[in-house]
Amino acid sequence: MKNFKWPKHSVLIIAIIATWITTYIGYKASFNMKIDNMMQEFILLMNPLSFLLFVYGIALFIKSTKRRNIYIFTISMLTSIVMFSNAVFYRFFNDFITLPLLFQTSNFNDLSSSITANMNLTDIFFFADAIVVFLAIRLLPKSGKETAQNGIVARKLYFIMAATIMMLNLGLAETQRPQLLTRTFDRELLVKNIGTYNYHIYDVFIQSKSHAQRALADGSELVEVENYSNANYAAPNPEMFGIAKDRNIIAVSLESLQSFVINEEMDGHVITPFLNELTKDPDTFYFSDFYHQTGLGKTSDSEFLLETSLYPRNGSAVFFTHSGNTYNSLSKRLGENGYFTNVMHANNSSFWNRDIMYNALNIKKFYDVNSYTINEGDAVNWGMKDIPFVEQSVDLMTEMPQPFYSRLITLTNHYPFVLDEEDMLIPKYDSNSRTLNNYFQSVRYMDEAIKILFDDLKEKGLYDNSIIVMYGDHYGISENHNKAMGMYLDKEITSFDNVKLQKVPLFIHIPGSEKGEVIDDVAGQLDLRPTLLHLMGIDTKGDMQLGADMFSPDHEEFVVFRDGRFVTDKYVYTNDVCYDTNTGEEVEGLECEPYSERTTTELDYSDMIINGDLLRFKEEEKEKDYMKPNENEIK
Ligand code: GP9
Ligand code: MN
Repeated sequence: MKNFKWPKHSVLIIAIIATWITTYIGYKASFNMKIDNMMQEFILLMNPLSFLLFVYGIALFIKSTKRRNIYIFTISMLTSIVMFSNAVFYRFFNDFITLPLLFQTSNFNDLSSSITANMNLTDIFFFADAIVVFLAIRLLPKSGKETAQNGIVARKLYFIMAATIMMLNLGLAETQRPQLLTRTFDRELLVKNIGTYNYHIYDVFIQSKSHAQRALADGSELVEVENYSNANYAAPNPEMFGIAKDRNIIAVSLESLQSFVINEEMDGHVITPFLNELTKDPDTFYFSDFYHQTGLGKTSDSEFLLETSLYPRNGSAVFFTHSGNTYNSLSKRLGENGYFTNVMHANNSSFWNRDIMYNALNIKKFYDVNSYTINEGDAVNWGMKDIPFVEQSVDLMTEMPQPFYSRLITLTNHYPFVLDEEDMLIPKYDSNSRTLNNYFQSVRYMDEAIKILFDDLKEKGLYDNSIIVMYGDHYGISENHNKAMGMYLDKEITSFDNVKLQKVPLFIHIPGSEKGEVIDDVAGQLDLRPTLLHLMGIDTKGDMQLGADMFSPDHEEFVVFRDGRFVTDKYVYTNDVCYDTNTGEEVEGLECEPYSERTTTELDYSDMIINGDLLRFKEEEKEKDYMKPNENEIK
């Protein structure tokens, strides 16, 4: 054993083991991954190893000990940084980092407060492996030389072992989750099965693929997608078509508002008194089974859904990755019909790349932070408070040419839901989740802001000639707070409940219409574009869109989430299980199967349109046809 070659590579071995252990403990401590059985636990345990063996193994090709050690130390630092960043990101987004978001540095300034709020002192642990490696390099005795022949044999064996572990990992993952790499919409599954490091490599691969897709697309893909979209078209309900023709449209994005607070109380306190009244108002259509369909891009994704009736992208914010595309947006159609289209949001225009994306969406004007006066006490949390924001927005509306389409993006009810003392209209909730405790109070504040919005619109004479559309942009309380949510709802939260908790409120308020009602059809944000255009008397037949008019008798009750879960009027599908939507019981048969297939098709088609920038070809066609009368316009 005297001249055994281990000592020569003891730094390498220590590094592999240290990073392996740190990664695994990091997984367990930082990510809330659902492990169903021992095999999944085993896969989780082994998945960092194959990557680490390969990447650290490169050290075996480096002759100089000093350089080799530097290389090993660098890798241990890089893996630590990857894990650390993912952990911090996860606390905020409840998701893993994906490449495009990492390069979106323009976001970092604004995100930094949330990011720093999400760092813990214990995060130093992620660097434990680097510290161990550093100490090993410093303290271990320098080793002797080995023969070249031995080195080559050892290297071969080493890489055969690494490859075997990799194959074993992928094989086991395939048994747990068939088609993992070809069909997945869920980063958690990927990380769980192939590990964070391999996931990032996969992510790079996927992102470059979508870049290549645009270059390769030639428009021939259009026919298939168009056929699908046309088959989905739901002809307008004659009673509703044009009911709000030529009125102003005031759309309000209700930050992080979920439906579970509507018409409910928290410890005897009404949470949304104004919105509750509105659900009963004769001029309001309140959609009680309406779902958000956003992904990582959250608010920006909800904007995208509303404007384009396409799904946002998986694993990245489409506002960043495809802001150069051609879109046939809601704003574009309204603009063509004489509307002054604008967005009002008291934030930097570059945040979420809005300034660029709004051009692509044909939004004429962005009233950003520079359009508002933010006095002392007017800002909290992420920026301007909702009450002064809506007040000043209505003032700005009085100056606009009519009809206008203004989309207001509220902000106060944003994680971590902090308020100034004077804006706390109800007490905090009392649970183990500070987030949920604050949430009710901050929702209550938003409700007040909406009441003021309505009052001001009336006062400024804008109310009667407008319609007001308000929707929750995405969830506010992530699954990380299931325990506290369970306490509030007085039940244990299951994956089935998690789907139902993705409901967000939708109000379509048409002053003077007196047709209002509570509509409990299953619908989603994808349906907003055709619904609104039809209310304005603008038909959407022939538009490439994946949603359908919610007032149409042909509207199908089928909502697909960006991560592949779906809801119909009968079923809920999540985690590969089909549930009865009313009872929450598992459905034994294959009832969900056809919807499952359509889910994949629909998400794929949407990705095809976006990745291939296919709408540019439709525009070209239109230009060629410009002499012919346009059938899509209102007669
Ligand atoms: C900020 C607002 C919030 O401008 O869009 O974004 P979110 O974090 O909810 O996606
Ligand atoms: Mn939001």
